[in-house]
Amino acid sequence: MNAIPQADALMRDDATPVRSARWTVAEVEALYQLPLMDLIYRAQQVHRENFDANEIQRSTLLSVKTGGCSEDCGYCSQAARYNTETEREALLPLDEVIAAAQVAKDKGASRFCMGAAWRGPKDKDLAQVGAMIRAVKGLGLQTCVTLGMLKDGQANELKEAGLDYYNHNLDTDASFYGQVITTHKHADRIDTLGQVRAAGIKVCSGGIIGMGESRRNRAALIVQLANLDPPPESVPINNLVPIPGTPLANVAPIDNFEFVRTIAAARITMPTSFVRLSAGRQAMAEELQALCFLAGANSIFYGDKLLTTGNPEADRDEALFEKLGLRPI
Ligand code: SAM
Ligand code: DTB
Ligand code: SF4
Repeated sequence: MNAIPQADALMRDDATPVRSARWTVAEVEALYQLPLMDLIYRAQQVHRENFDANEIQRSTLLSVKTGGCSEDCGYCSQAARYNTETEREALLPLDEVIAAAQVAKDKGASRFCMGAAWRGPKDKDLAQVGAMIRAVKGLGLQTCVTLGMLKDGQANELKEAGLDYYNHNLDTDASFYGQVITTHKHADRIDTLGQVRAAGIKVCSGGIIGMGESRRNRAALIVQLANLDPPPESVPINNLVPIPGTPLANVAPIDNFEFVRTIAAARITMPTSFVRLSAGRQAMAEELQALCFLAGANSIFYGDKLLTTGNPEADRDEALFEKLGLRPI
């Protein structure tokens, strides 16, 4: 088998590791270049050293505020400036959020993630989202929100409401970011992640694959995520869902094996993180999803809708888990 790139562990004087790894783009590109069987084997080894390889975590999404967003993210159905089929909706009332969270819990989700199409929340929005977090947590679910960029003090307010995770994706390599989004910067995303960490909230951050980026861009995204200190606890890897009316509507889909390689690279570089096989599952054959689990994905979005687009029905996922002998956690 080929030599496997391995970032060096940094050691303190007393020989305890400071952190497990600092990856370079060249090292992650070298992972991508391994024969697929070797790459998957390595990813499985890392996976099994850190997790039960037959267990999968499930998060359910709800869009609590849909459409009309000021930003120009080239993939997004919710950007006001693109002519998409997504209809604007105001912030959902609390009782509708609680009802959806209860359904998610009854179907077996362990985490409920509420998304809002904002550049960032206004202080009055945050008070209402805080009430949603308190109520969902009260049902016994882990809570996650994705609200865009945070200003000083907002992460602390979310923490006080009992928030477990904040989702904020780096989305793509810093050097490719400006080709997809111009209304905010990659550095702004890093800044928000810092505020989330400083408030003691767990980080969920990943990206989108298949936006016309190069393999080097994909490797660089993985490096930017893996070298966060500490790396995100949850790493959603989304396959672009092409949205008619957006600038990325007609990008050529990524090769399936390249997507699997990206999952494996995430697993190897972020050994203790949950790697989530995220958007794009509806268009994936069961065999491709199984290959993603073999490459180290151990989490999915669960429920028939993501934010504005479809996701496999919960019953279909249950049947797939049954066939693969996967146990939900
Ligand atoms: N407005 C907030 C933000 O941008 O962080 C939260 C909502 S935004 C829709 C959350 C994430 O959904 C994005 O960062 C992106 O990774 C993902 N996403 C949005 N549209 C997508 C698409 N068409 N295909 C795949 N992932 C998508
Ligand atoms: C993430 O990484 N993917 C989710 C969640 N975090 C917020 C969103 C996927 C959105 C897919 C397109 C849509 O449904 O609008
Ligand atoms: Fe707005 Fe988020 Fe969509 Fe960008 S990804 S347009 S910030 S909702």
